[in-house]
Parts: sequence; C-alpha cells; structure tokens
Amino acid sequence: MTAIRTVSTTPFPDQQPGTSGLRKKVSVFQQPHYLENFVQALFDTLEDCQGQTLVLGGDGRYYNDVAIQTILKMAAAAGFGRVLVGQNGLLSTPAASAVIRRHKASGGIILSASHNPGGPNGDFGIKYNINNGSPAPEKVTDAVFERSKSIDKYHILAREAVALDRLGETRFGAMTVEVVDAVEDYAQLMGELFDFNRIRALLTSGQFTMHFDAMHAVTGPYACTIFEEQLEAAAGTVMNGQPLPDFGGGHPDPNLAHAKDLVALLNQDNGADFGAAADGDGDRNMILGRGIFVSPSDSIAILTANAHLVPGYRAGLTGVARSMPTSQAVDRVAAQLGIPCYETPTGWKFFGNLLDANIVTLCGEESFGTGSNHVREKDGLWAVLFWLNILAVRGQSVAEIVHEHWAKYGRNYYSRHDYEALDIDAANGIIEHLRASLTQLSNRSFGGRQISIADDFAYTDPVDHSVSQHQGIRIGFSDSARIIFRLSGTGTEGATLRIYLEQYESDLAKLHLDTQDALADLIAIATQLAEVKQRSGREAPTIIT
Ligand code: G16
Repeated sequence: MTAIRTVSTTPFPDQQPGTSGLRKKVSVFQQPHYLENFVQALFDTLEDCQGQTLVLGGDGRYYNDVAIQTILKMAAAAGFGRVLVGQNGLLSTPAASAVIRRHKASGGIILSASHNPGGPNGDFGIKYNINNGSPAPEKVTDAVFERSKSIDKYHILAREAVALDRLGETRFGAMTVEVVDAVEDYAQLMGELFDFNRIRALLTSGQFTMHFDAMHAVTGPYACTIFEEQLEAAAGTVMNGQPLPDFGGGHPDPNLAHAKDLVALLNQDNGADFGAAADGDGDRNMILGRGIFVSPSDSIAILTANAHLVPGYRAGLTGVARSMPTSQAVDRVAAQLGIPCYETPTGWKFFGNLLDANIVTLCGEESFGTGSNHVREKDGLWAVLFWLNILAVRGQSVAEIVHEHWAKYGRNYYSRHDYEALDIDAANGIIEHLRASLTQLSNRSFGGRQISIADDFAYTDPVDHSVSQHQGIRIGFSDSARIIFRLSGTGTEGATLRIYLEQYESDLAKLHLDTQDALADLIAIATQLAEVKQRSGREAPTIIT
C-alpha cells in the first residue's frame, strides 16, 4: 500500500488562467508548491475524480518531465483510475485532444506555453481540457482560480517517479499509468480525413518539394511519421525535427519573424513549392508557398472555399467560425456557400460549444490557428495536410491558389502590430482610454472614412447563452475596414497590446500591394486613437505579423 501524503500550503494570488491556461516563467512554476496548488485547485474543482481517466502530456519544454511526475502522483492521490500519458511525456495539443476523445477520458492536462520560448529562463504552462477535448470553458477556469485563492493543502502519492519511455501499463498506487504512443491515434485520424494516396503521389512526383519546420518542438515526431514515412516525402523534409527542452534556443512561434530559415528557403530562386511550420505544442501553423506567405486569416478562408476537395469535408460544412480580430475574409466565402459564420472572442475554447452543437465545421484565428470538428483544438499539422490535399487536387501553386481566391472574393489586407512587455498600467490605460472614447467615436470619420461601429466586444454563446464581456475594442468603418485593440492573455512579461488592422480591396489592380503600405492610413488612425506613443513611450511595435 503506497502512502498518500497531505501537504500544508498557502495560496498564490496569481493563478488565474489566461487565454489558454496558466502561463508563467519557469522560475514561477519552480517555487515550492506552485504547481501543486494549481493542480489541487483543479482536482478540487472537478469534484469527482474517482476512477476517472485522465490524459496527460506536454510539448517537452523544460520542466515538462518534473511537472508530469508531480501530476501523476497527485492524480493517484485524487483517485483517478487511469492516466494515459504520451511516451516520454510528449503529446501535441491537438493529439491530446484526439486522445481524450478517442479514449473517452474525463479530461486532460496539457503542459505547454505554446509558442513562448522555453528553457530554464523561458516559459511554462498548464491547461485543462474537458471531456470533449476542448480547452476548459471560462466557468471552469474561473472556478479553479477561485479555489486557488483559498487552497491550504494538497495530496500527493509518496512514490518514486514512473518510467515514461516505454509503452505499456504500470500500477501506481491504486491507479494505472498507461504510456501511449503519442503519434499513433493522431496519425490514424489524419489518414481518415485526408487523401493520403493523392498527397503521396504529389510528394513523390519529383515535381514538388516541401519543407516542414518543427522548430525543435513537439511536432517533430508526428511530422517525421506522417510526412516522411507515411507520405514518403524526401528524407530531410522535416527540419528541426527533434523536440528539445529549450527548442534549440529558438522561439517556437511559426511566423515570418521566428521561422526565418524556412522563409529564406521559400524565398530563394528555385525555392521549394511549399513550406510550413508549427509551434511549441503543435496547434499553430504557418503556410508558405514559393515567394508567398499565406496570412492565417486568408488560410481559413481558402480552406473553407476548397473544403469540398478534401475527403473528410466533402459532405459539406455546417458553418464556420473565426475569432473577432481575425479578418472577415472567411465571412465572404461563408456568404457565398450560404453557411453561417460565427464571430467569437479570442481563445479556442469559444469554438468548443459551436463544434459540439455541429453548427460549425471549420474554425480559424489570426494567431496562426486553424482547425475543425475532428478535435477541439486548433491543429497545425492538420492545416498543413489540408493545404497539401488542396495542392494535390488542384495541381496549382500556392501563389496561384491565393491569387485566384483574391480575384474571386477580394482581398482583406491584414496585419497585427504587437507592443510587447509594456508597463501594465500604461497598457490598461490605453484600453480604458479607448473604452471611454467609444461613444464619441461612433459618429466620427477619418480621412473620408466613416466609423460605423465602435464597441467593447461582448459575446453571447449561441449554445449555452453564457456571456463574455470586454473581449476587445472594435472599431469598424463603413467600407468594412476595422481596427481592433486588445491586450494579450498569453504573455508572461508586462502587458502586450495587440492592434489588428484590416482593409478590404476588390479592385483587381490593387490586389498585390505591400500589406503595410495598403494599411498605412489605418495604422496612423490606430496609433492616434490609442495614444500609443504618449501613453507607452513606444515609437513602434515590437513585432508586426
Ligand atoms: C492561444 C489561444 C488562441 C489565441 C492565442 C492568442 O493560443 O488558444 O485562441 O488566439 O492564444 O491569444 P492572445 O492574443 O490572448 O495572446 P496558443 O497557441 O498560444 O495556445
């Protein structure tokens, strides 16, 4: 009989989950009892863990191995019957969602800080997904935070660590730990959705080259199995395929700023036909063609317009959804298809109810996220396979597909300007100032542009009617241009102000401008309205995507 220890503790005041779980510096999680308090607050909130099945895994970042063992011991103490753990503690976020669904688990814990840097000085994170595989909704995360404020003890099994390198089952107190193949279920699911034969034919044709940058993060093993083994892409197609605790010193954020080597490979003369990258935990993606970057907002629009070419979606889409700051490109496609397009707050958790109710099939976000009803997370490799399936069927280049799309639907020029690590009071001051200006803004015009909507976005979930307030300052113009301001809920240093800019263009002669040039007027209006320089002292954004 293995003993369960009860340990006294005192609350930490800062355990409020953000857009996607609790994200902090590794050093914060390393404080004695910090992780344990949060996990116990979660288990207390779940109430009945007795005999339940939990899924557990992470993106392999620094502290993943330590945290997994602590959570296993606490899960055993809480009475879970079985924990399914990814081999070596690894599970990509979409794979964890797939495992929860396929094995009918009561939920799962994912250890990741997504695209944030790793290593001892980097970030760590923990989030809980519910039994449909979706990130826990706000009512759960709010309850965990409430519980964390009064926690005074936690329970933990007094035992040695369990080995996670070999597949199979181990008794751990009264609980069973089952080490599962992290890739198997997921790869099988991908094979059910996409035309692997057709993609294989493209990849082995000798006429098509691709690079996939796993950024030394969790998708490496998945990409090697799916692209190089199952689809027979050339050896070396997967770059940086070995997951490392510090992501090789890189920043596992698949965008133009952080996947520079990949971008260079696509931009050179005779570069590859297709390039893609995924982030730390495998839920984000970036899509590139030779000499062209596909903005995430365009990507979801193009996937929607071409879904009929892909086996898993041939039967049709019930609807689509995008987060509020994501461009309205997909709205135009949905309108043409005669299906609804829902606008939700930022955070994948808001798509869960819509997917469960089967009122949407595809979802997308400007923050390099796309996904569907196959799991309840965004899914980087899924997006890459979707693109490959379209390329294989259409036999055109990425650039041709994107340009044809713009010619048919018009182009939503789109960019996000981030001001990172701002003083928290200054950042809150910017949002408060904008909020206070909303009433007087509604009737104003700028450079001939009339404001048609100025509000603080609030969302009522159409399924459970829960209301989420203060989801971003939204300013829309009569020509359908928009400027959105909100503070990030995923950063770990100070505050990050995000300014999202969008302008629609249907004139064929103006579809190929430089994005920042096309948005120059809106950028000037945005910085003026928000008084960014006066209030933050910053002359320019930290990063433009
Ligand atoms: C998370 C959420 C996404 C959100 C993104 C950015 O993604 O799941 O829905 O768009 O954060 O959020 P924010 O703008 O608040 O920083 P990930 O990939 O970081 O888990």
